[in-house]
Amino acid sequence: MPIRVVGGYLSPYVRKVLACLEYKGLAYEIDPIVAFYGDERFGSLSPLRRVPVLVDDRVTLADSTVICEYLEDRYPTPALHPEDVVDRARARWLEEYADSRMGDVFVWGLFDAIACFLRNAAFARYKVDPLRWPRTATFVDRVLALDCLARLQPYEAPMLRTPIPAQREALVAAGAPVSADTLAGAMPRRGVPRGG
Ligand SMILES: N[C@@H](CCC(=O)N[C@@H](CS)C(=O)NCC(=O)O)C(=O)O
Repeated sequence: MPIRVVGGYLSPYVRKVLACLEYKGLAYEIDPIVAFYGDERFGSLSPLRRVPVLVDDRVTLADSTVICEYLEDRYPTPALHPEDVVDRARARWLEEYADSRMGDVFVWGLFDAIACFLRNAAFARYKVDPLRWPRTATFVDRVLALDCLARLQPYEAPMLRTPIPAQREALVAAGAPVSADTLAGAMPRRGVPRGG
């Protein structure tokens, strides 16, 4: 059974998982749904009705950090994190900062690990100002140019211009590894509210 990722190319959390799979050279297929269109089966795989979800021969997981940690434990080479314990802790902090604070700002405030989120900011025509934040601008450009993220880009931009019902077909035409079946329903439904 191949690894399956449920969730579309425009989600920064899905991008994180896809970059991890690409980095580790693992074959996968994608069911590129928008979370709000997930059907009943989607709700039973992802209780909070969020993407990404990973399904493989052993487990179903519905959180990007947990998924990446699982992939790291099961397929340790090449390693995602630096070897040094302090560097590892700092990498985890950056991931947590991106997932929580940048998620609040970018997902809920602006558009819908740091470079994954700033890629979404680029869709809204935001670019890190290299005069004001030269190190961050260089870092983001360098990370987005990595093979594991650059390989995803041909599938991202077309999604911005394609209505949701036509996205699957457009991705197949673009050569994305789209799964044969889907958890997408015909109508959108409410997600599970955050906080409160
Ligand atoms: N903590 C989750 C967050 C995932 C998340 O918020 N995904 C968004 C897409 S970018 C989603 O599914 N939103 C639908 C909703 O909130 O109902 C993770 O890291 O996977």
